Parts: sequence; C-alpha cells; structure tokens
Amino acid sequence: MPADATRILVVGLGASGEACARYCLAADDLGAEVTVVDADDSASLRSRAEGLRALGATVHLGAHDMTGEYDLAIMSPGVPPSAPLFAAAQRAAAETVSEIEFAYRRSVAPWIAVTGTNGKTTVTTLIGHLLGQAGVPARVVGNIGPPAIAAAADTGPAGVFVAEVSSFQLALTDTFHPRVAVLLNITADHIDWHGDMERYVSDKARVFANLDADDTAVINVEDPGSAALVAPVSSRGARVVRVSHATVPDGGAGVDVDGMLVAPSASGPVRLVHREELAIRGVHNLDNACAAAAAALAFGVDPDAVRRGLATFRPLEHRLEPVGVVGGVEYYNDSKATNPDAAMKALAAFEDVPVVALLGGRNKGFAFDELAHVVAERAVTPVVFGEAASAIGEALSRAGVVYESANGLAEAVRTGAALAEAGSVIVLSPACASFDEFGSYVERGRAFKEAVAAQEREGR
Ligand code: UMA
Repeated sequence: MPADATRILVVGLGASGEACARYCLAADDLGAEVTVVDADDSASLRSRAEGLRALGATVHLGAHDMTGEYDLAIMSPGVPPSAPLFAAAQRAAAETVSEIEFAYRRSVAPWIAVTGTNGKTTVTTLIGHLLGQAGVPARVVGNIGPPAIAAAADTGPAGVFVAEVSSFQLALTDTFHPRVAVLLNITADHIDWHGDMERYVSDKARVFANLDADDTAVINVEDPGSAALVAPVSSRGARVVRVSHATVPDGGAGVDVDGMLVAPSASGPVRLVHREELAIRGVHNLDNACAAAAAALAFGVDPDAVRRGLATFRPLEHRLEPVGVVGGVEYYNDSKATNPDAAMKALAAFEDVPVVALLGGRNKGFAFDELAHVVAERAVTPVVFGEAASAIGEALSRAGVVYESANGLAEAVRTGAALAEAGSVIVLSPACASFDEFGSYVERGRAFKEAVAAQEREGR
C-alpha cells in the first residue's frame, strides 16, 4: 500500500466490509478516511451503516457508481468483476485488493492458507485443531466465517492465521505469502464470478504466487485439477508435498498399504493414525486428513500432536454429518455439497451399504450426467426434489436409473425413508444450492435434521 494511503474505499458492507471498515477506523497508524459503498439499501445494512458513521466513516448505500479518489479499495469477495461497483472502484482507486490481501499486509503472524473447490472448511478447521493440540495459538479465519482482518489487530507474531481462502479472495491478491499453502482440488464452480474456468484456475493458483524455497505447497494429486499445478509450483522453487489417499507419494503424504496415514516431518516420514481411527468418512476425507497433517507438520507441529488431533477430530455440521438412526437407517447431512463433485464424493464414502441419496435444490449451472453415472454404478436409490429435480431426473434417466421425485426437502426425506431398509443410509448430498427453498445450505441442513427428528417422533 502507498505510504501515504489514507483514503480507503471499502466495497460491500457484508461481514468482510464491516470488519475492514472497523479495522481501518481503529488503526491509528493508517490515519484513514474510510468510505464504504454497497449496492444494496436494506434495513439491516442501514443499521450497520449507522454504526460505522458513528465511528467516522462515510457510507453510501444503494450505490452503483461513485465519485472521488482513493488510495486503496478493499473489495468484498461477493462483489464480482462484472458488478458496476467493481469497475467503478478500479477507476476510483490507485490500488484494488481483496480483504484477505489487506489482512495479510496488516498482520504480523505467519499464515497457513487452504483453498480448493471442496473440503476447504474441513481442512482449515482440522489444521486449527492440530495446531491447537500442540498449543499453537491458531486463528481460524477467512471464508470459513470470521474475516481475517477482524483478527489482524490482536494476533501477535507468536500466533498463526489458518485461513480458508476462496477463489474470490485470491483473485485480488498481490503480496499474499502464506508459509504453507494447501490446494485440495479444482473442479468447475463459481464460473459466473471468474468468467471462465481458466481464470478460476489461475485465481486459485494465486495461493502459491509468492511461495519461495522456505515455504511448503501441499497439493492433492488425486484431483487432476490440483495435480496439474505440482510442476509449475515446484519449478518456481517451493517445496511441494504431494497428497494422495491411494498411496504415499515419494516425500509426500498419503495412506500406506496397511491403511496408516503417513506424512513427511522434519525428521522424515512419520506414521500417524490408521484410517479407521478417523471420524470423518470417505476417501476424500483421507485426502483432507493427509493434507491437514502435512500442513501442520510443515509448520513444525510435533507428530504426536498431529496424531492426537487426527484421532479426536469430529465431522463438521453439514459435511457428511451423522444426524441419527431411525428404524435402523442411518441419516447423514451433507447439505454443504452444493455441486455434483461434492455429491459424488459423498456417495463414494459409503461402501458396501445400500444408499438413498436426496438430490436437488437450485442448479448452479452444472450438468448432472457424471453424477448420474456414479448413482448408476453404485446402485444408489435417488430421490430428486426442488427446482433442479427435472434436470437431475433427466440425467438419471439417460443413465438408466429409476428415481423418485418429491416436492421439497421434507417430502424427499419421507420418500427416502419409505424406500430405505434397515441397514441402509440416507444422505442429503444435494449437488445444488439451497436458494430455491432455503436461505442457505445451513438452513437446509437444519431443516433436514428436523425432518429426521420428525421421522423419529413418528416412529418410522
Ligand atoms: N454487494 C454489492 N455489489 C455486488 C455484490 C454484493 O454491493 O455486486 C454487497 C452486498 O449488497 C452485500 C455485500 O456486498 O451487502 C456482501 O459481501 P459478500 O458477499 O462478500 O459477503 P460477506 O458477508 O463479506 O462474506 C464474505 C464471504 N462471502 C462470499 O464470498 C460470497 C463469506 O463466504 C465469508 O465467510 C466472509 O466474507 C468472511 O470472510 C461465504 C461464501 O459463500 C460463506 N463463500 C463462497 C463459498 O464458500 O462458496 C466463496
């Protein structure tokens, strides 16, 4: 940031924007004049705006353009490059950065960054848990929830930021330089924001842009999208730890023939825990656990602490979360699976048990044929619901799969329960966004849990 940067523009007044504005207003060394713009003008934004005005900020709601000149614009991740405010901010400010870039510049602690299309939150939380076992004061921040900038003021050099970073946040980074950067996978998502797949990949790859020989890139080679970045990242000089659930890559992290998780430490490869000791299900979670262990070990965490942490970590809410057993049928809430890739991973997590899958919601622009083939291959019984029901149903028919339809999630649960026999699993792993019926995947997951509780009350 220029040394005389005082005129700061914050674009978007969500969680990131509010935290940025509050930080800038409180940071004496910045001496900032803070202007906040947001295209919306809702009652909740107005009350948020009042709070900031009381601290000295200028706030424009319902803004689609702006005047004035700024030294720095800090963009909220939800504001896409196609938004009028994005272009206007670029014209008005000498420099445009994301909240993550700004938080990085203002922090004194080292960073571990985690990105990928799916699995970010699990891995970020798990790394925080592994560091916690070793007594390292980790701040788990970023896309996962608390904006990183909210932790910048009170995290000293002995702390560490463990940040879930989204492609939106990475797109506007420049000097962002984590000590350890983890890439889990790259499959099509958020193309509307980035413009095209190539741009999505290059924005994700920015997590590695400033790594040097003292840093570690942890890359899952089981996913072709992330594996393609191993060569370019190693050619730039960073140490690359490859991750696999199928083997232990040379110098990398993975699962050996006995089912033990193995990862590299300062003193060579260490055996950690057996795959059966993990409470998180599915081969994708083996990748996730190996990646998190590799990141913690690369950061210098003692292998014993990593072992303890892996053995005590529990599934997160809405991510293959076990939510109950009714009439001998196990229910899993995987509401966070909002794309087909995530749903396919969930189906793969249940080997040797009959599975009823609840699929549907609002299509984010995906084709469902690959998912339909996995459903066919694994003989999963599908129940489709919501706006995407017909698109998913057509893909299932093309794959020769017979399916049931339901009107909404609650009916889908009842339909699934009627189809499932004792000893089987019903999983909500919808492959779609929730917005046709719910405000968020969280609301959808909670509604699923209520529907499961209703099954139990009704004794089905
Ligand atoms: N806005 C505009 N113009 C626009 C678009 C939005 O003014 O063109 C305004 C909206 O009116 C709103 C504000 O921008 O008031 C919202 O900003 P935001 O969408 O960036 O929301 P935040 O509350 O700041 O939340 C963001 C992340 N949101 C997104 O990336 C969309 C949160 O991730 C993150 O937890 C939070 O910062 C803290 O870091 C959520 C998310 O959905 C969970 N992330 C995506 C995902 O996981 O798939 C990437």
